[in-house]
Amino acid sequence: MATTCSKWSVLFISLVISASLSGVTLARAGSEEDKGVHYLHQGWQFRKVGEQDWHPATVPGCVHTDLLACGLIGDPFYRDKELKMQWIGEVDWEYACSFVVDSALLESERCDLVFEGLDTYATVVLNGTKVLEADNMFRHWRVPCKELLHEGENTLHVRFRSPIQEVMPRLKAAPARLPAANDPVGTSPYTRKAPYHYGWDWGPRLVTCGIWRPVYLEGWNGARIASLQLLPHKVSSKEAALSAWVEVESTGTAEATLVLKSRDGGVPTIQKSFRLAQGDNVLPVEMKIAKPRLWWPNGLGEQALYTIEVELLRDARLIARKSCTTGIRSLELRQLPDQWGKSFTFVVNGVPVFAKGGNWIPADNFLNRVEGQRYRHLLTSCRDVGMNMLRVWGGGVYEDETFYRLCDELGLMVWQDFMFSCSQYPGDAAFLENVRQEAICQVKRLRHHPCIVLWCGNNEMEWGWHSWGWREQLPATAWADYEAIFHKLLPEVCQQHDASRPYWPSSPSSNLQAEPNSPNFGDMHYWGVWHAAAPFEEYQKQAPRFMSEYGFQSFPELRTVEAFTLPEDRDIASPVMMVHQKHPRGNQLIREYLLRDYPPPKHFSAFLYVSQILQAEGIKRGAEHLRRLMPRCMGSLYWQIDDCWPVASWSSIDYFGRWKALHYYARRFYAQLLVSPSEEDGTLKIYVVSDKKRQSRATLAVRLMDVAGKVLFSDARKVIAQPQSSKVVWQAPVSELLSGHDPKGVFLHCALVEGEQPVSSNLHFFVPPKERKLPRPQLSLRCEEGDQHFIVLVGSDVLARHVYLSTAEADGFFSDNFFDVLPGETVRVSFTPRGPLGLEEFKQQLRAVSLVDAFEAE
Ligand code: BMA
Repeated sequence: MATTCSKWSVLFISLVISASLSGVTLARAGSEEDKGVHYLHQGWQFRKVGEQDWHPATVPGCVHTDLLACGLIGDPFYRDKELKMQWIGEVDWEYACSFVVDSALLESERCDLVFEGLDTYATVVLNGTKVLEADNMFRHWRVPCKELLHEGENTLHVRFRSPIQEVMPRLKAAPARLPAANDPVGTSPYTRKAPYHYGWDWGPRLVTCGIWRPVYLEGWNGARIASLQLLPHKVSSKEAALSAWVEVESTGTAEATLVLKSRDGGVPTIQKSFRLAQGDNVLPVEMKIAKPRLWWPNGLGEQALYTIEVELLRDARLIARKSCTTGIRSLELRQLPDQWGKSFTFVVNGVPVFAKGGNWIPADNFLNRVEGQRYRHLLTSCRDVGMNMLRVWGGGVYEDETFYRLCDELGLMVWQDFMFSCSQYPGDAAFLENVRQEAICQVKRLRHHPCIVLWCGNNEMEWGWHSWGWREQLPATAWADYEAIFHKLLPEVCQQHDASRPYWPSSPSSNLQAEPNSPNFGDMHYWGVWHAAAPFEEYQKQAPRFMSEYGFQSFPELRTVEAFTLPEDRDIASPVMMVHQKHPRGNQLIREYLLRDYPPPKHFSAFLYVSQILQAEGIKRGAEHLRRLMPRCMGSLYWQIDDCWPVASWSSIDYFGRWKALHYYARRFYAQLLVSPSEEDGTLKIYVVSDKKRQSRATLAVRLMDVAGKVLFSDARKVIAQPQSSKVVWQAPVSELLSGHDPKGVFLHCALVEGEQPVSSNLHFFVPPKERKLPRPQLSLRCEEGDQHFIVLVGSDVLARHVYLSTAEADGFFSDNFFDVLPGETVRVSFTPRGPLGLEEFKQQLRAVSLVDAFEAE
């Protein structure tokens, strides 16, 4: 630092030192477990390499958010600012801090400098000595550094080289360009950094750098517990056997005792002695838990968690402690030959589970902004609509610990990709070794989470090899490079460090038993709808074993668009809106599909609203079909849950956490007990799909109505839904049902009631949306005050479709939205405001529109 800092930073250092004299020194970790840990999160500054002035920086963080916080750039998400900020990723940046080390830390036998995440090409200098060259955003770095530290002021300097410039010479010298579908420059495959930072068809190109995860000094004596692995096996309701492996780094040979205990019931304390060798030791301990409480996916039971504590004693003295929260469940990815090919079914605690959910992308382009509350809101939103699985997609990052902890708590199974997506990667020894270390680091970090049910090699690379011309484009050796990572290295790492979980080479994949997107083997991505402009009806022609991606774009709501636009930008085709539409044919496709089903929306905000209806109705069609196909198909993960900035995209929740129509729809189409009508070869069939573990008894009510509310036909019957089943419970020829009625003016309503509880209802129309005769409804709204929320009772004289409630100013959450109101019936919705709001004010602000309001009156 001394050689690089300006006058400003000298002043800064002395301020830090004087502050430290008055008590501000290294922040120690709070818990007993981490007592040797001293975070280095204070006093950082940064600057562009070659510039004079230093600026205050936030660690963990990234250069874009630091520039923004210092007022040196505007908001990169605002209007078309992204385009003007490309230079940030093309230059080098340096970060520096000084910190005070006290004698206690120096008395430790060992002291390590630990970075849990450096993004990406970083040279680390401690007190003038280079201690680390980092080249992988996904690895942890631990450097023994005691000899370099001294009492009093120390300095740490990290220089980040532009990840784009770093690779340029290699890119220029390469005989063939590695395909990188979403990176216009093409450097990304060479760099172990979040692929989406380079741009994606829903994300900006903002190539970050920085100290993006915690950094600390860790002092320790004798030995430290490096990691703890817990593998539940032989799980039953009577007993669970757990194998624990405790990794211990020791400074020398010594006798040691491990004590494993838990405050949770049924877990006896275990004590075992070992002889430690110098260096790394792996110590096995067997545990048995009587009558374990099992961990279940959402909807199937509780999410019981156990916290296991490990203590390491030397000469009867406690020298290290670590704890680990885990869940007890058995897991199998069942792939058995059957009449359709081979099953692809996740089986948890012996129960086959239909996976319902979506694909997860990082919730921000700047990862340091995604904190506890945002994770909690997004993941709770997934749990609340009945999801039980998310796929952490391979173009993002291995998520933060908070993400997986919440998934454990909420019963969201995680399909975890390794971070490789839509590109071919190099195959040289150095690259492979870097990937190996990354995989070991991440598998060890995450393996105790019961939520994770699969390690998957990559996103869409097997497909790239099969269908995107890679074979013709790439040298003959490239397939061997592919196999080396995805059929050798990664399965080896998984087998060695986490044999409890299945490994799957790619998504989609047939594990090379057939073409990657085969409906008979493995998982499928179906993109005929959207990318190939196929009509939504095509969803019903797909019969995959597990659908891991399918999707359709929509625009976020007006309030979200307002956050990044000026009034003059609010046109779908404006230059600013186009910067926030990353798919090259996105608007064209939305418009094309929209005009197939509806007249042109009458203005901008109506277009936004109808785009959401279009998306929700389309995905509903796909999701219900996949569920009706059970057990042939055992999974529906739509593309995509969330956004990393405000944008037109496939998401069901926008960047600000606002639910789109699709997310409200998901609660209906992912209901545990679903009633789903389907017209098949002239017959209207009503299916009941059950994801429950036990049999359910319910009553099905079927009504044919006209749009004015007249009941033309009705029927009711008792139905028994077997556990995990899909069955037709009612059917009638369409011609008989409709005889004498105008198909354009009638619809079928079916509702399922379990006990007294309405559990699922659905509408079926007999003609496409454009041909339906929908009169203009008179909506009535009644508001009441609840506890910290308002109740809205919505009624209508005639059928009102996709009723959309909003408030003029106040932000908040409607419990339901984009719902249908049957003539003469009332829908009850609650609104929870984000800030103080009185009932009268709420009434004044409340707006309700339905589908017909989106179009000019005829
Ligand atoms: C999928 C994903 C992403 C992409 C999406 C929409 O196949 O894996 O690569 O964003 O399609 O095009």
